[in-house]
Amino acid sequence: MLKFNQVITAVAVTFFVNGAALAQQEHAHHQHGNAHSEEHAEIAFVRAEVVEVDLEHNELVLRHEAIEHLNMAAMTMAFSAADGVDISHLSEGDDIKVKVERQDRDFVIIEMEANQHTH
Ligand SMILES: [Cu+2]
Repeated sequence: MLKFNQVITAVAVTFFVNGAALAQQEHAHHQHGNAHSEEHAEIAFVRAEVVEVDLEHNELVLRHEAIEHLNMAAMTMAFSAADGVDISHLSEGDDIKVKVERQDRDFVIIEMEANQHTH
């Protein structure tokens, strides 16, 4: 009986792991899917401050506000710039607005605008 239970547990664990892997693949598929999908439509601009500009890697470190569609709290982190997003004119402390999405393990800026300066 003990042996039987162990087999059941092993099967349950296998199902759980496969299920998670499948869910992840499904998710990745959607994000690379067609630009008119509902998921893309939910992407809104978020405000961010430029902390670091890395032109060599085409990356920005941003202090961003909460990003609802990624379920991400406000934080400071690195983003890659997508093709067509020019970060070369940016400098530390710039106030910008970005649309970002997750691409595999990377977070990518797909659109960028200067924020209105009040000074
Ligand atoms: Cu973040």
